[in-house]
Amino acid sequence: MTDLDIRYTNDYDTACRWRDEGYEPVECAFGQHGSVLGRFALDHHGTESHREGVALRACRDHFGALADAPRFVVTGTPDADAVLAIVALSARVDQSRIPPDFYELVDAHDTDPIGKDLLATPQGLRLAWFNQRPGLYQNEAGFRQAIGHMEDLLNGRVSQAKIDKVHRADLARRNKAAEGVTAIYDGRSIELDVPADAMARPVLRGDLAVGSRPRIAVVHCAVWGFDVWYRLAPVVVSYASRMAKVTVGCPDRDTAERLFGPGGLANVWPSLGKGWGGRETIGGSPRGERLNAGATGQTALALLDLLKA
Ligand SMILES: [Mn+2]
Repeated sequence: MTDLDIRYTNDYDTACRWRDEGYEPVECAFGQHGSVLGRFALDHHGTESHREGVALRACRDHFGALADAPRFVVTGTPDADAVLAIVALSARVDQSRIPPDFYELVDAHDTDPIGKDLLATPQGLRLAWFNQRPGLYQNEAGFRQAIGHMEDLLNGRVSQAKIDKVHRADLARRNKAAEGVTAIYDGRSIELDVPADAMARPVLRGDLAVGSRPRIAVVHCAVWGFDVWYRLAPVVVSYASRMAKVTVGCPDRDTAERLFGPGGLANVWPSLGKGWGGRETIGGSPRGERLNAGATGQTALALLDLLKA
């Protein structure tokens, strides 16, 4: 097997230069600069969102295409999508080790991390094992480590006991996330009870979001839990104590636009104050400014006034 040559950068011009030297960029999106694309156009974020996901195309259409010259330029977090794409393009495992139900799940979870319950299927649990690996840092070593984990997983070198442990750990995270919900408001700012069976409920998106009585959930929580919280309300206001920062989110762009008009949450940032900002579906308080936990309640009430549906 030819040695992998991986180069990591956070700089757009550097990524372009390496691309021109023959390194294939994988998910190399650089904010307002856009994406750096190579021979296989391996990005599907931002301006490239019309394209299919990178692991899906790499596994299905281009397996082994770079096996003789596995040279890649990467940036950001070594997530399952990018890492699986690299493993497939360079044929680091036997093709039979990457069945369609696995790469299709990696793809579905990458584009919509809140809609799929990974604990519900065996392939989902395997992906959850990968996602829970520590050390998936934003640098070359992080990518190399992640590629090693992916190879172990695909080659069946991760025991069932370890996968079961992931199951338990994620159930504990979900419980913690549900316990972190401090209030749920309806459209008239009336506080609703927090249901105990969040994960048994559907994600409140699209028609369900517009028709639901719960409008906004406020959470103070140390763990990531949007997959739980969006089942309780279509708008989530969350407080991160460590950063002293407020985050506002909606489950997807369509839902955000139905609730707040074209542009989704982009409509609300100016009303929340100077420095608030983000994307259509997620954003928050000004970078570098520390807020106290009480700011979440005010933010939720301000958002209730801005709801259009
Ligand atoms: Mn991706």
